[in-house]
This record gives sequence, structure tokens and C-alpha cells, in this order.
Amino acid sequence: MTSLFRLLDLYRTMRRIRTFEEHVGELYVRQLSAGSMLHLSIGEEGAAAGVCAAMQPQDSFTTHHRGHGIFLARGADPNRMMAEIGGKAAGYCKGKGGSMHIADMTLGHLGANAIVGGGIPLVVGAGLSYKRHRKNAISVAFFGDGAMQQGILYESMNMAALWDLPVLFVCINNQYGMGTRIDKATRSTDFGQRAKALGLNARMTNGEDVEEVYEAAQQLTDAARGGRPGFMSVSCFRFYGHGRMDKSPYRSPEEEEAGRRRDPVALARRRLLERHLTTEQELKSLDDSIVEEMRKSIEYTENAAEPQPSAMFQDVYADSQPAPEPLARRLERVLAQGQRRH
Ligand SMILES: Cc1ncc(C[n+]2csc(CCOP(=O)(O)OP(=O)(O)O)c2C)c(N)n1
Repeated sequence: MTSLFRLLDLYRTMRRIRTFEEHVGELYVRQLSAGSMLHLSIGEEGAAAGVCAAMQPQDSFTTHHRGHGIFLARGADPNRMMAEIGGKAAGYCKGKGGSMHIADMTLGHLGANAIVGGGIPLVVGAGLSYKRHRKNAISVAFFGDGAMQQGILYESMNMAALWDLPVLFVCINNQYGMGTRIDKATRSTDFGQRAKALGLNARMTNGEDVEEVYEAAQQLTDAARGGRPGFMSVSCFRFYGHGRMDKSPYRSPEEEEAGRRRDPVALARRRLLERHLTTEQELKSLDDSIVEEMRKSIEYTENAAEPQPSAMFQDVYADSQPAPEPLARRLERVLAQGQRRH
């Protein structure tokens, strides 16, 4: 059992993630978000909160298309995150990354990646660098169960095991890759066995129970820091569709109802009350303050400035590279060359 402060902390993190996601969904529906897709992690908060609580400030990580919660749990500022998703200049990537491409080196976020499995090999590189420079840091890859069927995961786990890298692979198994249920994608759902076969430490955890996730992550991050890479699978349920507009026609209302009963936020709340660690009143005022925080992040985003066209190529190419020629000018040049030839 974790301490009072730890469980309360985990609850606060999960509640902030859920409330952020509810608000970012509102941003999307009001057509204030940049880009056409938005992937919410409601139901998966136990994975983000539990693993990130076991990480240290100097550690790095990568995420994929469903990474808002992980970045928040690592200490991201909701205003800058919301502004990024809104495509505003005040966002983490000055509005050029959006929901699926947020990165921030100051918080160790090596990048969100829209390619399933694309963020996994980066942590092997980061881990190799930490090992060579004797830095007391680990790098953690967060990905979905869809990535368990991608070859890059096995190349990455193999190298990490072979070179004893300070790396942790975290599969957030929300049971679905887009509209395909995991048992329709593989016969082998004991993912831990696959990682063990390559020589990694491996644990399968229940994402409804954030304390269980935290305790397993603590053991695995400690071992990884000592040069024994690890893998953990966190089983949970994606409460809503793959993207914000997906109505999940591929699963029944009964399955959704049963899945939503596996609610990590509700379970942590119940435990806090059952163990008399806090009161209903205190939790209500905590929840209210979080709603207010996230409401303000929407307001912040609505009032934030649009990026300037002149900033389009900043932070995209190395400073030493000339800015690319504008498309219109290039077309004119190419067409003029063609006319001269005839
Ligand atoms: C290599 C690759 N294949 C297919 C896609 C299309 N795609 C985007 S998200 C997704 C589902 C991924 O499922 P999972 O990895 O379990 O993550 P989840 O959406 O459940 O968080 C797919 C197939 C992609 N982005 N990249």
C-alpha cells in the first residue's frame, strides 16, 4: 500500500488528466483545435500517473498519438499544452506540433509520434547516450497495444537488453488499436512473455489500480537505472472512441459499460475515503480547483495569439540552413526555366 501523500498525489494527477481531456474535447468540438484528429486517454490515467510518479526529473520519454496525459503527469503546463493543441504561438511547439507532435526537451519529452511504434527506438538512443555519458537517467517509451505487433519494438527491446541500457518500455493496453480488439490482432496477449524472451524484466499490471502500476513502475525504473531494461504492460479500457469523432461502432454498449467500470480515478477516490485519508468535502474542493484550472487553460488558449507567418520555418530547420524558398516563387522559377528551354 502506498502512503497517504502518494495516493493523494496519484489521484490529483489522474483527476487533472481526466479534466484536461474533457476540456480539450470541448476545444475540439468548438473547432478551436488545430488539426483534424484528437485522441483522448480517458480511462488510461492510471498508466500515465503510476509510471510517471516513479520517474525522476532528469529522465526522458516518448509518447504516441494518445499522449496528453503522460505529458501532464510529467509536469506539463496545461495552458501551454492547450495552446499547442489550439495551434497558438504560446504552445509548447509554438503551435506547430498540435496534439500529436508535442515535444519539450526541458521536461524530457523527446516527442510525441503519430506513427504507431515510431517513438520506441528513440529511447534506445537516449539510453545509449545516458550509459556512455554515465548520466543517472532512464528513458521511457509509452505506446499502445497496437505497437506490440510492430517489428521496431522487438529490434528496440533486443538492443536495449543486449547493451544493458537504462530503458523502460511501457505498453498501455487499452484493448483496441483503432477499431481492432486486441484478440483479433494477436493470439499472444501475454506481452510480458515476449519481453522476457528477449531478456528484459517484465511485469503485467492492472491499470485500474494506480498503486499497483506505481509499485511495479518503481521496481522497473530502479532496475533500469541500474542497467537492467524493463517492459511493463498496463491493462485498461479506452472509455471513448479512437478519435474524438469515433462512435466505436465496433463494440457493444455492454462492453463499453463493463469497460468504464474499470475506472482508475473512481477506484483511487474510493480508496482515499475508505482509508479515511481524506474527506468527501476535501476531494470535492480539489476536483473543483482542477476544473477551474482547466477552464482557464481554454480561456488562455482562446485569447492567445496566432503564430506569425514569418515564424513558419523557425525551429524547423537548423539555424545554419537557409530558409526554404516559398512554393509560389519556386513554381515561378521552375516554369520560367521550362519556358526558356522551349
Ligand atoms: C505504422 C502505422 N500504422 C497505422 C497507423 C494508423 N493508426 C493510427 S492510430 C492506430 C491505432 C494504434 O493503436 P494503439 O497502438 O493500441 O494505440 P491506441 O490508439 O490504442 O492508443 C493506427 C492503426 C499509424 N499511424 N502508423
